[in-house]
Amino acid sequence: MAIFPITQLLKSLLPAPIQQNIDVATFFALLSYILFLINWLVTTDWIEKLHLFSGALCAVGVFYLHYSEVAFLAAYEAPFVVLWLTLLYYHVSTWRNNYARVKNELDSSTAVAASMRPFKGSIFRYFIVMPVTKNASNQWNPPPFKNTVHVILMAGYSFLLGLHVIPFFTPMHCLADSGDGMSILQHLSQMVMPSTSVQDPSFLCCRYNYAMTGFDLDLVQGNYCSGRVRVAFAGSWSTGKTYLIGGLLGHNYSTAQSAPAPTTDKFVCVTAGAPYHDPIRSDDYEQRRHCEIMEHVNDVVRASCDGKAMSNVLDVADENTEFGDFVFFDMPGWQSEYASDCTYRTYFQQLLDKVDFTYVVWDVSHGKIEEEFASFFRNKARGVHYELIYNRYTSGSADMSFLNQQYAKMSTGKEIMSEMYTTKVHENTTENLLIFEDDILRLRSKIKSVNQTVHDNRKKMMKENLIQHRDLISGLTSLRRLKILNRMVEEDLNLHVKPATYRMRWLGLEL
Ligand SMILES: Nc1nc2c(ncn2[C@@H]2O[C@H](COP(=O)(O)OP(=O)(O)OP(=O)(O)O)[C@@H](O)[C@H]2O)c(=O)[nH]1
Ligand SMILES: [Mg+2]
Repeated sequence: MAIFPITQLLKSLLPAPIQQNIDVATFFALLSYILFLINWLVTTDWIEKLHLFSGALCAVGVFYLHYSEVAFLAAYEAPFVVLWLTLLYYHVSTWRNNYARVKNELDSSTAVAASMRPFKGSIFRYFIVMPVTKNASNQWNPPPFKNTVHVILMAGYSFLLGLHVIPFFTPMHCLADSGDGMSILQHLSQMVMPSTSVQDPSFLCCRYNYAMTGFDLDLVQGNYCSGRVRVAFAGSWSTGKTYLIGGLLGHNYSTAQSAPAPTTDKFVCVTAGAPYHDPIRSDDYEQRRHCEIMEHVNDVVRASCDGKAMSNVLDVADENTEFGDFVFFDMPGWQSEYASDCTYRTYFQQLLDKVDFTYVVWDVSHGKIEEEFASFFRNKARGVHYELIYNRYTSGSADMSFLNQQYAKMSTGKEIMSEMYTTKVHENTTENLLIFEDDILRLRSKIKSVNQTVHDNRKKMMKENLIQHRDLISGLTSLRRLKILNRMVEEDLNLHVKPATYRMRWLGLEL
């Protein structure tokens, strides 16, 4: 795609008669190239042919194998490395021999040396070889620059070998901000006494983002693999979502309203553990970044809804410290009108896809669940991606079989109707007050334990994305990205294997 405008530009620069007969022009250009090549092959000696071959090989190694055929390169890495090393050795030794002769000659006072005198002490002495021809007055010609080809190819093969070595090192910036506040110096001290602690997820994320560079981040969710646990509260209108968030925080968040009519008309991001209790100020980037997912969702909405964005969004800070590792999303209650409204429908879908966990809140007496809303959950697993909360529950009055039947709309129908991933929150009435408080306490501890599930989920998501994109990696650093990707898939993101903590300890050496 990127090359296309360049070829267009070049074409437009050509004179009109050539533009009109581009096929004929291409034919003659190719023909003269072939004739030139044949002439070159016939007139040059074998050494020069070898140099051309070596140059072509080096270019193929860098621009073809490393750039776009990295899977093939990785499969046959050893023979390729041996080939690069052999050719590097050949060029280094030839260059050294040539230079040694030039140096000896420059130090002597022969007739050949006289022709080379201008190069004494100059940087060009590294690029010349001894002259072998004389001019008409029987003096030695100036020395030819034939050692240059070796200098170029030495640089080329060293670069190529560097591309094979660099995959063993973690990108520096991942060491610098591994999230735990460790500086490079602290990592150095870790070299001496490696810790056995579980790897910081943001270290994983940094490497994940590195491996996924260049892919559409909205699709691979690069930004969402780190940061706080994001929990959404969704459901039909007036089921008690805002009310429950208030129960969890111990108070209503700023701007929350609980009323019988649909009240939350906005998508509200509530970030706990903040130093104040208000909508987040526009210059408070520290709090703002916890809610950045809202903007990412809106980017997708803009792209899918003719540039229209969801304007009903709000970021709120809350002083509750108990949920300082969490961000809650209070969603507007789903109403059937939303199904035909692109911005609402897309925002719902995207936010539910991007958060780590969703609590679907049902008012047991309200009960019914809309078909469109249910469809957001069909590709998700209960207990893994979402759970149900039966709100305003009073024993005896709730028709569980009806509720389970409603729930069936959300699943593919294959699951067993289990109450395992269902939390009941009793109606907060005077006679139920103690039970209600107990329910809220249970819900609190349940949400806190979601943490582990979420980190496992994030690992699974990362692994899936990495595997899906493995064959699409391209670019000069693709071997490094591929190898980091493979290590993550085979080890770091494997839920059943202890993470390899010895890594990254030697200034980012990954072995
Ligand atoms: N008494 C009592 N009232 C509740 C309970 N749960 C929710 N309510 C009430 O139900 C009404 C709706 O609750 P909200 O929290 O606003 O519901 P919501 O799901 O946020 O509603 P929308 O944002 O409009 O979709 C409010 O008047 C709450 O006070 C409960 O357990 N006990
Ligand atoms: Mg609400």
